[in-house]
Amino acid sequence: MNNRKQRFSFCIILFMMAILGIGFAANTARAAASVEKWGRLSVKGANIVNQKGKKIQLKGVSTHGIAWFPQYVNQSCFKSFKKMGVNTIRIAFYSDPASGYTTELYGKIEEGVKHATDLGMYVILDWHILNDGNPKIHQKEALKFFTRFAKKYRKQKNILYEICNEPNGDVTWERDIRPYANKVINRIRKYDKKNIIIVGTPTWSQDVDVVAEKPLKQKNIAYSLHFYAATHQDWNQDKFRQAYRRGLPMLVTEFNICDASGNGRMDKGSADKWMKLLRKYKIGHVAWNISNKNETSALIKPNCKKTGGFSKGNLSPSGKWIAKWWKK
Ligand code: IDC
Repeated sequence: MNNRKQRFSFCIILFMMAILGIGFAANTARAAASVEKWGRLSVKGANIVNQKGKKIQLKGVSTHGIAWFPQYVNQSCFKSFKKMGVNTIRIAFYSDPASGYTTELYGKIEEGVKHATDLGMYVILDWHILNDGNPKIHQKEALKFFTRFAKKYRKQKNILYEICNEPNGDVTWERDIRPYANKVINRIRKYDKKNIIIVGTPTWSQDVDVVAEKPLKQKNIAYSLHFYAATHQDWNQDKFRQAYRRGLPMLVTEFNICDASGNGRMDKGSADKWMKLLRKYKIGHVAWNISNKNETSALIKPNCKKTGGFSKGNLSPSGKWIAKWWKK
């Protein structure tokens, strides 16, 4: 009798351990879902595809400038976005010293890549030109930056390099961006032969139609298209359609539903059109920005002081609106 009881308890314990084990395995599998499932991405025609050649749609969030908001570069923060359906983290590293550029932040970038990698997420390393509108201004620093990180991450499947956020001002594709891109791409390819490289387009990454007339020759290159829905409307969507028709691979590495200042009113009507268009063509999108700054484009509410473990309730109105699209 006693023996029977003991055997029974032993079975119960085994059963509980099995349940725990399955739960744990499921959890870790879920935690690594996107990179594990899709593998290394590449460009095919006008789309980004997974390791099996199937079109996929990246859904991402971008940090704010990491010099200003380094506190959000942590695993708990990235994990909470992952739980909401995000599979990509963009790390925005401003290239202009007035916006915080310093090589001392390399460690922070590496930290961010590690957290995203541990979570099975893709990471975009963003060389964030903005006030320095011509990428040639800091070309030397860009070459150093991409040499370092292409050497370091060449074997990782989850890396994308974005080599010039938003060219603007007196800058043209032919004279400035194209020669810069050729130099930086050749440098990255010395080390990393495969991961996707994203190239910024003229006029704050809007003129994809111009680039589509004479794209670069290298493989696995995509081009950025940015939109802030209250400013960039139908005319910008026409540029997208024209470029897509010509076969230009694009990724929306930055967008929000407010105006181009990153603040101001939300235009949900325009944003809805954009999101439907991107879904239709399977074009990935990355929302600007992970911070609680008092501006419309900040995804976290200004009064939320946490730096991780976010739930939907911690999101700002723009964040909440965008989060619906991470689940679709
Ligand atoms: C904005 C930030 C804002 C910051 C400003 C200057 O939201 O807090 O003060 O940059 O650095 C972009 C840029 C991106 C901008 C964003 C909103 O890539 O850096 O961030 N935006 O203006 N292009 C279009 C809009």
